[in-house]
Amino acid sequence: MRTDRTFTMLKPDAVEKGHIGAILDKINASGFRIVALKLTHMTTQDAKAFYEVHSERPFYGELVEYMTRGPIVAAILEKENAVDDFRTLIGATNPADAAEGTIRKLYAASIGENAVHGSDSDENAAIESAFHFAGREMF
Ligand code: RTP
Ligand code: MG
Repeated sequence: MRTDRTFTMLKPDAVEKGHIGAILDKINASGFRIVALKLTHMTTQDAKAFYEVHSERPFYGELVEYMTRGPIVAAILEKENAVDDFRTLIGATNPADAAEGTIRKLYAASIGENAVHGSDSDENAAIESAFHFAGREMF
């Protein structure tokens, strides 16, 4: 059996609304082990680099503004099939399309402010984890 890792951020809207505890509880209850965890505030440079893949999209500027307007919670999560299972747990990008019981259905306001990030591949999970955490911060 393979044990995989994914990377997540509880975005500024989730932190502002006081949902850190509830979301981490749901993540734990869904079988993910927290391997790394911190409250941090992305700079504009950080957010631009993290979402570089979307730099040509019309929402890029808004996305960078949103992701830098307050602190986020960054975490690395471990579970068999972590990337896909976590994307299932968070639900569709637009909370209006997200399945009942998913984190975005429960806590997200809109497609732009959607409470939580989940890596979309094992490769990106590793890149995004290294973006936010030093090796000594992963357990
Ligand atoms: P994420 O990367 O944050 O886990 O989200 P995702 O894969 O479900 O969606 P993605 O296409 O990667 O988009 C990244 C984030 O950009 C914002 N967004 N806004 N206004 C819009 O139409 C729009 N579309 C995307 C969201 O915050 C989305 O999570
Ligand atoms: Mg994405």
